[in-house]
Amino acid sequence: MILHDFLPSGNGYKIRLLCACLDLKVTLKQYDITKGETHTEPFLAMNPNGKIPVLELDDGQCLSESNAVLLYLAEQYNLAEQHKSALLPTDAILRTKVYKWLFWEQYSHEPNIASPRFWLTHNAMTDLKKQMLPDRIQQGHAALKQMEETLATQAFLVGDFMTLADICLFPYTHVAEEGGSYQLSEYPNIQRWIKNIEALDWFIPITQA
Ligand SMILES: N[C@@H](CCC(=O)N[C@@H](CS)C(=O)NCC(=O)O)C(=O)O
Repeated sequence: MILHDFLPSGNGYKIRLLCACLDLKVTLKQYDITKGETHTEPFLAMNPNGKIPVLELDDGQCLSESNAVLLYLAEQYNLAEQHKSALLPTDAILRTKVYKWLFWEQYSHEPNIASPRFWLTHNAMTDLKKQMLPDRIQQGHAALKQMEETLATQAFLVGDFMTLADICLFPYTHVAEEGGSYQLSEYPNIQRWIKNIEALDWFIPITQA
């Protein structure tokens, strides 16, 4: 499989992290999204939305949308002996809780935490984005508060075992401070959760291919 990606991207890192967890080997092909490299004809043929990450399967089929790709990989490989069902539980309620965090991430977390980070770290701030920023930051704090409260009574987002929800939420949460407006020290339960994930033996940092 080939992962079409941009290393600083949390969306791409979700997939790299899951592949590390499942011990899946993927070839990384990198694009500089700041130079429009995902808007070329060949790239748009893989993902008409012009965005990484894209997972190209061995038969040439291309899958996009990071959380959909997480679900695909978990469906395909999660049942490998050493990872029995935990990442995507078979129980309908637990599985729905995983889905809940994945959908929530795209609507309530990523636009408020990942986007300001990108604007700031990639010199992409405009007057319009500056106007949007206070509202985004307020909503980002609300999102972090929800995670903080959930993690007050359990080790991981769905319960006391790690699921796809944690793999999905870890990437942009652990670099939230790079957006300039979040202090993770205000969220001690999130900090503990981050440390627990970083301590896992298969863990790889965002900078690692
Ligand atoms: N909802 C998509 C978002 C993907 C996305 O925003 N990708 C960004 C990098 S993190 C990108 O490729 N941007 C390039 C562009 O829009 O031109 C996902 O989860 O995969």
